[in-house]
Amino acid sequence: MSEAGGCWGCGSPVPQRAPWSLVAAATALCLVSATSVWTAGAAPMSREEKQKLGNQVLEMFDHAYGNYMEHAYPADELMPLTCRGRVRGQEPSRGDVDDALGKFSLTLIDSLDTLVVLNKTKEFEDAVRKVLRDVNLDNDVVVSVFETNIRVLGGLLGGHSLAIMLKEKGEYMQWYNDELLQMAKQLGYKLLPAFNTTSGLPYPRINLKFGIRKPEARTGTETDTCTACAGTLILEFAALSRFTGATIFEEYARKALDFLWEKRQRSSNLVGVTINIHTGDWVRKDSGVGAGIDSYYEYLLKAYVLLGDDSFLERFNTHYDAIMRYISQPPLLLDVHIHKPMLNARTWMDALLAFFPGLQVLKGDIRPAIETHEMLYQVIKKHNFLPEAFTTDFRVHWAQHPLRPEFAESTYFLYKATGDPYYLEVGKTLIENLNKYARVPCGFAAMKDVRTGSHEDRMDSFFLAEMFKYLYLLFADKEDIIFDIEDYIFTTEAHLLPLWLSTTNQSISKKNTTSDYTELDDSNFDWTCPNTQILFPNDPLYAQSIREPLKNVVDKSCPRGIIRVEESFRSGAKPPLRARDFMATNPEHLEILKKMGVSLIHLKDGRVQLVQHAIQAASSIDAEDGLRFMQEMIELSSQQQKEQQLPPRAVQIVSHPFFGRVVLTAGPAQFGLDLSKHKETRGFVASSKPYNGCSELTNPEAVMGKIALIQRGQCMFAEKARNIQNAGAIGGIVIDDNEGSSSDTAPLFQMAGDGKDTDDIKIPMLFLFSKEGSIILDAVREYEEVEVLLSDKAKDRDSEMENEEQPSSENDSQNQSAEEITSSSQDVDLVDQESPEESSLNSHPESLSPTDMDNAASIDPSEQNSDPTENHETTSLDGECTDLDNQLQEQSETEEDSNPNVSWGKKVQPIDSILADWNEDIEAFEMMEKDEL
Ligand code: DMJ
Repeated sequence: MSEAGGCWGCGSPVPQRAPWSLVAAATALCLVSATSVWTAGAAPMSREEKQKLGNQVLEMFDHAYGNYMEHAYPADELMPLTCRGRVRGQEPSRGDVDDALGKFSLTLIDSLDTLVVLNKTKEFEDAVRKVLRDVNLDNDVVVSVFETNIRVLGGLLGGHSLAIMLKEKGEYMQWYNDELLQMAKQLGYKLLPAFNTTSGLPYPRINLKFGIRKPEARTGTETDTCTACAGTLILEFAALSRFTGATIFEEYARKALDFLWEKRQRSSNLVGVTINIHTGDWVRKDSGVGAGIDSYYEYLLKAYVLLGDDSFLERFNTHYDAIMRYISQPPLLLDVHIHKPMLNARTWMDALLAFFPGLQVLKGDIRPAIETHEMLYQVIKKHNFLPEAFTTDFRVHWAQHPLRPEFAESTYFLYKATGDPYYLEVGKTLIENLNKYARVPCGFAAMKDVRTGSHEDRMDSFFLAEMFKYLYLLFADKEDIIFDIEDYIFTTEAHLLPLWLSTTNQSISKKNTTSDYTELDDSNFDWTCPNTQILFPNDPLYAQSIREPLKNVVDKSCPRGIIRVEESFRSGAKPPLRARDFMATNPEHLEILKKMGVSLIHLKDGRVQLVQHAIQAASSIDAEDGLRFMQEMIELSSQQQKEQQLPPRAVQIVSHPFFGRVVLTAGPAQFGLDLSKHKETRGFVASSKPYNGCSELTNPEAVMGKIALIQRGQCMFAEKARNIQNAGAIGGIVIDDNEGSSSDTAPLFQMAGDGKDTDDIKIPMLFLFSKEGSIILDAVREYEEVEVLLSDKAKDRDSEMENEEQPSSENDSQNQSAEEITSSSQDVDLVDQESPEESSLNSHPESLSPTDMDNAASIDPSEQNSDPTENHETTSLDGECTDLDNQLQEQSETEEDSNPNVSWGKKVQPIDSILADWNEDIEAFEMMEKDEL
């Protein structure tokens, strides 16, 4: 491809060895800012507004970093709700997530180069001194090799890169003598024993002090690792080698990459999510661009940019071709099976894939980047943050959000590539949402549940390493940054490595690379690295024109249509029958079922069983529709089961100085006022006496008109509720007596009744684990008057709340309570006769009543023996939803009403919508937690 075609550098088959200037130029070419060529579309943002937003980012960073330094340092992370440091071993284990914590002041190291990007040079100098003085890399602690590499090794190298840049400028860091690099080298040697496998793939964990082998190491028995875990080392390891001249690091990282390349599934050119580090067998054969694989692809392309080695580009392009062929269904990116890449492996996407549009910009494939980014943005607008996982029809699949930076990263790169001010507005929304929903008095707290707005006592180090960097750079002009950012490449943790490394100590490159690369035909480079300088002057509305057809893709989601049904729409045929629309009494539906090879069996117990025989279908397309219908029916049926469970509730502290900013996840009760159906309950808290609430209260005057705090244990939940209600309480919060328990580590449950009629209990009751409960108890100790809001979803913490008159009169509260009591009703069909306080949301499936909806079916998936989905079509999203449209429109309007951006106190989300969203998939949760943070 010729230069005139706008495609040279990072995509075209470049000369054998690209000199660094060419590599840098190529990178710059892909990312060239097109601001100057913008002429229409989203309104341009003034320099003043950009500066204002940049300053806001600086203030937010100060709030996060300042609180970490003040309340957590030298601990690895800040716990922003309890305002203290997270020290491994001192907090209940959160499983694999804790493997990032090595007692090495993780957040400080991860923040080093952010300080320089944000022009906080003085603070950087101080931070480096602290790292050199305080950080110990020799702790007896087992850490993740992947996380330690990207966050700590990357953090030290990023810090070193900018330290030497500053030193050369002559003002700051004049005393610096490569000390960070020496630490990085020490850490590099500590990680090397992990590579002691026959495959060369690293063990997933290592003991910083004892390595792998020694018995004291307590690790080294693992057999599997994730692809990203083994394939995300080359940038840091090669930089370490090139900075120090010690070639071994780059060699090891290359060897691991070579092995993964060898093991790619040869016909699809895809890789699985997890691999056996000894045999090289794929353990999980599903493949996507999110959790478990993401940064493997990222590092292939960036290794080419940083190291100028063509083999990495060839590998990347081969994988990219496969990704675009099988996984990309614009705007979706859906996992498939590596051996059967036409078969989707999931019906949901994870939040980590939000980095992919950014990588596509670096690759130069702008169109799908714009499409996927737009889809993600709409999901964010719906839920304020990107949930950890969401379904193909954009409902929450896993509701957590640990303040991940990937979407901000892609927004930044898309702005650089298009110059479209739309992306500045996107960034502004991200800033607003962070301040509105995640900011707490002591930092920023991860979202435990984007639906309720509740928090988790967690602020991951990547929030400082990445989020603030990308947001600041988005609004910064060249002169706002004290060095040229385009001389550097971002690692996956957004650490900066200088591009000049490509020409330093390069003798080691390619020593271990295999020569077995497939000949690639030119089509592989068709959409490579378009020169934005040529592209955008011709069509300044390019990005907008791509977004336009997608503008309602989430709200008007036509779920089945998204994936591959538009062909039948286009040909004028009716859209296929969807499981949720199916009615066993509708003769037209029965006819469609027959055509799809699906037969209906009426079971003796009144249920209906559906069985599909593809061979009996009228055509292969009908068979395919039938299979999809069955899959939908299985999902629908399991979702209906889950929907009968009660979703979590929120306890929001609304009084000074919290002003609604701290939101605690609470378990509901199977009795009392149902907060999802009624107005929230607001009131000051008071501890009951006796604290366990198991007998008549001796302090009714203290709890009258208030929300009573009661300790769990010694009697039934319902008994406690009756006792506080009799004393005049307007609500109750039961706090777990099991010290240290937390919703971070224990599954939330609903409080069961006592097996008797509980209709007499009219007040709302919520349950808090001990850690969340102690946040309220601590607040009471410190501020005495603590007011909380019990609801199904946190309400806006906007100025309205801060300015709101504190309703201190007990009468007000009582009036509110009276209003609620009159409208209270019981609507819980999960009453359970079990022993007191043992009911678990997940452990009593037997208490679910059999589904009796008109479209419910008992399905035998084992009968699904056909595989007609091989004809995989991709989407064009301008297809209409036809008769579904109105219905979905209605639904989206209802959901709009439920947007928490509506004003304080308004009913925020209908129960149906919450129930539909309450689809947390524990298995997926565990799988993803395991794969990657
Ligand atoms: C970061 O640590 C890195 O970006 C990593 O590659 C993926 N996950 C987190 C942030 O979400």
